[in-house]
Amino acid sequence: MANKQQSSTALAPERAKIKPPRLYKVILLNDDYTTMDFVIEVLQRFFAMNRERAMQIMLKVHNEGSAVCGVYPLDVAETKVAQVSEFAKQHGHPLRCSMEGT
Ligand code: TYC
Repeated sequence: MANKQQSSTALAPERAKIKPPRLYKVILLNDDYTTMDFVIEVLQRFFAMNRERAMQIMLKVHNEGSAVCGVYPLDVAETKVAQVSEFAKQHGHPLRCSMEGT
């Protein structure tokens, strides 16, 4: 005969509760002072883009005012925003990076 633990259904409802994490868009904003080369460097360094993709996204920000650089769970998105903002500040650029829910 099965013991109490084996015959328990306690694990089933726990499994059903698991939901995928909420995702957040990390967004780069245009300005008139940050150099195009610096933005390309940021996109390659923090968003793992190759040079060609980084150029495309940089030009999208430049022409349209903003663009999504990536979509991540909350903690990762917050870290990206903090890293980009700190890196830009260290290099004397006013580049702004923000996030919003998907
Ligand atoms: N508009 C900037 C320039 O003409 C380039 C730029 C692109 C700045 C993207 C910020 O997120 C940005 N030098």
